[in-house]
Amino acid sequence: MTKKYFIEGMSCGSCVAKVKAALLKVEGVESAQVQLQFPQATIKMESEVPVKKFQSALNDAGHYHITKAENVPEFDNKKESSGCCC
Ligand SMILES: [Cu+2]
Repeated sequence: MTKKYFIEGMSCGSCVAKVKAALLKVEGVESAQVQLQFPQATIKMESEVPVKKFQSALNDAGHYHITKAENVPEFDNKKESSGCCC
């Protein structure tokens, strides 16, 4: 299955690489596509991985927040990222 998630806190290409690497380390994930412009991740996995698992992987990588796409009414673009990796 493939699901979409919103990622908050990314501000450069290096963030994208970190988030992607963190997501790929989560058990059950087959592939992950992460984009910066409209910050989201498309994750392919064997069976649905709880978003909590992704969040804890991202906590290890930096100040990123992941939300399941269907749970987010609108992405808040004005929200400043709390810190960049670089
Ligand atoms: Cu960054």
